[in-house]
Amino acid sequence: MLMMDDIIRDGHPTLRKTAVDVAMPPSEEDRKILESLLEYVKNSQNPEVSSQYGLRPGIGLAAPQINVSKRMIAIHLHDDKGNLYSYALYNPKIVSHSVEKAYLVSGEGCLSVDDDIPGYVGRFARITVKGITLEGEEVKLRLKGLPAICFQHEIDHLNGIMFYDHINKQDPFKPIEGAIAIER
Ligand code: K1U
Ligand code: NI
Repeated sequence: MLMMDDIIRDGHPTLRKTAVDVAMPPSEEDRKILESLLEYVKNSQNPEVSSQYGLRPGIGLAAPQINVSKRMIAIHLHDDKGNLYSYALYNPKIVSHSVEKAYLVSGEGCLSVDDDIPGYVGRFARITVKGITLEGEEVKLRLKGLPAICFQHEIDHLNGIMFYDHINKQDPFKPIEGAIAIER
């Protein structure tokens, strides 16, 4: 079971590396890593488990955040309509995206960043992601709203990009022209 001490923090060089593809079929070790990412996110949202083990709640986690520079992510969240998006994917890839942008009005956080970094993080409003599930099936997901934002945050981790890289340094709350403001 992953703990907060397994999550590396901002400044660790692995967070700035480009992660490598996972060879298919995945090894037993890679499968266990991907399962552990999803387990962490689920555990962290369970009030009893998170308080017992001191887990910071998260809606996603990427393998580089546990110092494994391989292309694996897990996401577990509900959208504004209450639909559950629970995915653990090998080699996720954004295959297309909207021109339109979106951002979370409350900004973004990161389990690898201990401080709050305020500001708007411009993302694509809609994306299509392909990836391979724990069961070895290829999926194609059309996403918008919070799920789209979260997938982009996690896929950025695979490319060594942190959420605050997208924040305007001079004016963190500078309006993003034509972007959809998402409240949550
Ligand atoms: O990748 C990570 O560090 C996890 C991060 C993902 C994320 C945050 C904000 C926008 C997109 C993606 C988090 O989960 S931070 C915690 C968080 O946002 C949250 C936790 C519990 C409930 C609701 C939100
Ligand atoms: Ni993060």
